[in-house]
Amino acid sequence: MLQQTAIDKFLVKSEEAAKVIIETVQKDGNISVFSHLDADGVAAAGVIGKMLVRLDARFRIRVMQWVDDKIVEAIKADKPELVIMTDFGSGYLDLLNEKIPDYNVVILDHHQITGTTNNPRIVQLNPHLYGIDGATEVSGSGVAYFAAKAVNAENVDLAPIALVGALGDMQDKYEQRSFHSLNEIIVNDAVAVGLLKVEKDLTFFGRETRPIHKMLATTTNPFIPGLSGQETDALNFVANLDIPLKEGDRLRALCDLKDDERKKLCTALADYLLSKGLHLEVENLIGNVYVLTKEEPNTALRDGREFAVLLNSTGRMDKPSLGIAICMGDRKCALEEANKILEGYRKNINKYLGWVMEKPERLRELNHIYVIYGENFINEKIIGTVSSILVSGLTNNEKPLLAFANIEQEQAAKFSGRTTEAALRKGVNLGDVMRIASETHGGKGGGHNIAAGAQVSLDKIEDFIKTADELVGKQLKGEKIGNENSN
Ligand SMILES: [Mn+2]
Repeated sequence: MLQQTAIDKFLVKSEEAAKVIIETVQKDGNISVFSHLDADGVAAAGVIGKMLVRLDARFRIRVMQWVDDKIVEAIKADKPELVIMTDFGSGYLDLLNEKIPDYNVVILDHHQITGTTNNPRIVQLNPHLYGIDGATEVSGSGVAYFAAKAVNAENVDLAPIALVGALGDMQDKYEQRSFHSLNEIIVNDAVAVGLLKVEKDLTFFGRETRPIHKMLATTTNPFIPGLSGQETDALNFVANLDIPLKEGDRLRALCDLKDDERKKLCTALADYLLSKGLHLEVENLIGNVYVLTKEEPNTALRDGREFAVLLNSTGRMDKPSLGIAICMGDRKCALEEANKILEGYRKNINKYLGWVMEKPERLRELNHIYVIYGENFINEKIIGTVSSILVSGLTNNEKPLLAFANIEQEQAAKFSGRTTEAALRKGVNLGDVMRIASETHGGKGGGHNIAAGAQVSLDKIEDFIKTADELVGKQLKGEKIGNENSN
């Protein structure tokens, strides 16, 4: 009942945001859109872009890593009638208040809110304002979607894109990888307009595009001893089940299997895992898969999770406009090029993972955290992905992982933090840790309880790490670290 009221309040606020957007367009005002560069941010930009095209608005979209003086300068140069920020902004209310108090700003975000504002020119739509958890119940593209839907009901056809963003932010954390709360409303919208089918299947990555044995061999979640990383063994495993590997010349993917074949594969995998003593993992293999029904089969766009990875790679590899174009409906050159970008992105990540593991001083274990010293080797836009992958493989799973890369031209280091479920249950909130530790040393930071970021100047790296280590230690003991956000 309480939750229903919260959702209602959120939806009422979405109409307020919509009103500002519509009024700006009616006055033929210029709109500057800024969005975050991960999959969710790119999807959010796509949702807003499509909405603005339909309004015949004058607008420009830019995708950035964070809100900082560069954005402030861009706004002062463009002098837009309206600024829209998607998938970031709520962590920077003080900056906006101080630097651009005379601009109309609509913030469509789901990150933790830092600071407050009484400025009537800033309209903020954020689930945290209503006690809805922005880490798991709605993403940045979801918030953008609710604003777009309030602008015009025809924008419900953008619901699948909003879910792709939520998948990018890994919000499918409920039973059998389902969605909850505001995200569940988006699922229902997408299904109702015939653009989405929710199916139960193995949730391995690559359902549409990877040959079955490759899909098995590349899975690390769960890690299957004897199959993960073992392409030949995985091939034999599938071949032994009498499941044809090919259809004509093409290697079949999981989505191509007939029901009885899929059952056979599931049973065999369950037996295999049991034989390895991994009985807990069996039920975890099956979950919701999100099929975008209007997309071509055997493309990354057909599967919500693969779509998200594609978008993420365009943002991280400095080609967010490709991802945005795809979200807005481009299916020709943009898709082909995005697939190439994804390939390059994968190579980069593998290179970084190999590099981290090569020397012990690159991944250090402190009292309460791990730290990856990416320094000048790891690209600062990819550091977050690297920490996400590595945090799942660390031995002491109560310790969050921080990774940093240097941004020489700004004389700063960018930190990206990920924590584990175990640490989260013990009270670790990385958003607070990153914010307080960075502010202590003249930087800035924040984010979600499970994933957060920070920037400090190069000469403060060690100080920052030491403080973050101490703050996590305090949280693990259940102590307050001061100035926490309420969520
Ligand atoms: Mn997000």
